[in-house]
Amino acid sequence: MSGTVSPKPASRFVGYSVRGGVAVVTVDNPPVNALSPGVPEGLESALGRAAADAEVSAIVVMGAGRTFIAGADITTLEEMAWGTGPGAPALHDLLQKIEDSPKPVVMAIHGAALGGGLEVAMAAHYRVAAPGAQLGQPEVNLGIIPGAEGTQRLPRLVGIERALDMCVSGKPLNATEALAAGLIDQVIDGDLVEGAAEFARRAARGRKTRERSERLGSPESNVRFYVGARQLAAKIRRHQEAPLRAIDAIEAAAALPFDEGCRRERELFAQCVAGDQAKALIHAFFAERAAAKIPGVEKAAASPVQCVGIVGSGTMGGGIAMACANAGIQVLLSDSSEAALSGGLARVRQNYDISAKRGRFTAEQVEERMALIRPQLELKGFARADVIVEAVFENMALKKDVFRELDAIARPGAILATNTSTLNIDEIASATGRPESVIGLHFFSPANVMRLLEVVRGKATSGGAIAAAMSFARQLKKVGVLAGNCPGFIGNRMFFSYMYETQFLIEEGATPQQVDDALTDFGMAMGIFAVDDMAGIDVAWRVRQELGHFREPGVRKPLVQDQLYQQGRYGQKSGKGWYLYGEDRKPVPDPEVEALIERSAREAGIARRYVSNREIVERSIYALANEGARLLEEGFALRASDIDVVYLNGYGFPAWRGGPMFYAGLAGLDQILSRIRQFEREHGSRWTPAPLLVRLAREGRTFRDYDRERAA
Ligand code: 3H9
Repeated sequence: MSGTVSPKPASRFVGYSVRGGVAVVTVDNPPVNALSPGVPEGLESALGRAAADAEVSAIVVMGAGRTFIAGADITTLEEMAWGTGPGAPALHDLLQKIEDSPKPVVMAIHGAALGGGLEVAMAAHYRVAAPGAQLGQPEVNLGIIPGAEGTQRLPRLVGIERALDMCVSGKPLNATEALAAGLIDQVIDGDLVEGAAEFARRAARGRKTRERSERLGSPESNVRFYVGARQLAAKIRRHQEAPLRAIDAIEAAAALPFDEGCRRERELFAQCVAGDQAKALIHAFFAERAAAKIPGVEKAAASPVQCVGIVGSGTMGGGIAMACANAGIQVLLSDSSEAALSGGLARVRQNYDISAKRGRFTAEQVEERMALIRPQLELKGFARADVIVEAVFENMALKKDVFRELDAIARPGAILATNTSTLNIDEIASATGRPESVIGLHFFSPANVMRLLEVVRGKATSGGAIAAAMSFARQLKKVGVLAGNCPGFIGNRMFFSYMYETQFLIEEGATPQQVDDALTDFGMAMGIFAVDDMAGIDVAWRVRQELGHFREPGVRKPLVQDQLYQQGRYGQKSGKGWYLYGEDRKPVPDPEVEALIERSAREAGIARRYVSNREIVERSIYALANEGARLLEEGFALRASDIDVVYLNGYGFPAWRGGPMFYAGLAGLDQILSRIRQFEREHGSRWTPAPLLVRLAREGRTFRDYDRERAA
């Protein structure tokens, strides 16, 4: 291809070259070509240059590196949310310039065209994309709506129904879907720039998207789409504002002229970005990325895990095997008897079949995954594993036996991981001659679904092992969070305080259902008693024995859970626990349990009283934050935001509240401290406030401030 290349870029962020009469304008703002200050200006000036360039008949806009444009720079949105910066880029002039260009503009999309990236692309006359491209309006994930005319142009291209679905779900379309939906004009196999330039050369000057109205429907025909979208929002984004405001903005697209619709969008965008939900969700976005950064530990060089050995084919072992097979990793799955192993494999097969029935996998994909899982009765074959995960019963003696055996078999440098949820990693590591390679990989059940992976560092665990474990988490598409080695690590250590507090609340007068309803109204994915029944009351009992909870004299011990255990009420698995369960596994309150709670409280001399939902939420959630503050100060979590990531991805804490530590900051640490002091007066020393919480509250700071100061 002949052409001239400009000696100088149009701006620091935008390159300009000409290929056979087509200007190629390249956004170059690594890592994801976000629309940071300077990028829109650079684009505008490159477009102006192309317009004036007599040699140029058409324009292609693309992204350098791994992606097109991943949207507005979220750091600028964060500043806007907190009122500390000028805020989001004003893209209107750029979009108008693209749309009004006298020469056809073709967007050449690879990687991600998300948020503002898609909004820029939709202002062009044409869009072409590489097969792997993703196009979407994921703003709801950040608690906002598209703010650069996306709610007005998207429905003009894909229709009201599809636009609503994209803006409420936040899910992107792949290139094939985008083509079918009318969002792009061609999928280009092979060289994207060449293909896009060729497309541009042949292109007539296209229509302006803002002038299209044929897919906007009529007020009558759209009603059912709005109703459907509100139902979808209630189902998948309960309690969230942004999806509802996105629907309002799309309604405006259908009802108002383009410019008025854009005005309405701007108002709704401004409302959302100033709200607490946007602050929380933007915090969650950056918190997840910060968790991958571990001071003193270099990111592992890319040497993906090829083979994983798993000891134990029970619920956890099987789920971990599925998580690995889903990532294309070969799995050696072992158990102590033929019967246990075939039972474990049958469960894996059954889970895959259920997923296939739900349309998540094809039958062929299920077979590919099953073929990656090789059952073995002996551990000998584990010599070739890069990572070995022990997933046997929560029993220290048993785990040490397994690690002794693994030490004799595993290749040098292999990661020896335990999936314990509570036990001491150092003691487990002491059974081996290589404690530097021993680490905790605490998967959450179901391990093939839950995104969280707690990576637990023992006192001898090497930086290399930590880096490898974090990279393994990424390979499994999970969020790895580093935790220190204390009983329960981050997640369960806090969970104990939370769980026991709710059990005290039912002794004092609430019911399990009232507690669960109050917590789900707060936004938790499940109520605590329903969680306990799902995880197994027998499992919780075993953990209590192993960790010696309530052995100290004078400590208030919950009265009912041991009795449920003794009655064989293990939860869902036995059809009854805190609740009763039928075929549909929906929890049904059980008068027998309520009578047991009342009787136990009376015998213990606890006066039953009215407990408000507000008290339930405060005592549950503040118990989490207080314990979180303790373990942060003790160094078992690197950052408060890591604790939030654990709770958002492993414990169903609502993302739009940002996690327990972020939520505490928004609620006001001084307010929380005064309630905690009151609880201390009423309930004793388990409510002693964490020193860090006291200090921050006194200084008028939050856990977010604390993280920022320590990172600086
Ligand atoms: C928007 O556009 C609003 C509009 O309507 C306009 C309003 C006026 N900004 O995820 P990764 C960083 S809202 C700033 O690990 P991957 C990220 O923090 C925006 N930074 O990579 C990380 O930094 P670090 C709508 C961003 O390959 C690094 O890039 N767009 C942004 O796994 C790598 O990120 C979105 O919501 C950004 N927009 O995934 C898209 N994006 O290395 C959000 C990323 O220091 N982004 N960073 O930790 C994503 O979904 C993924 O990052 C993406 C790449 C799929 C692009």
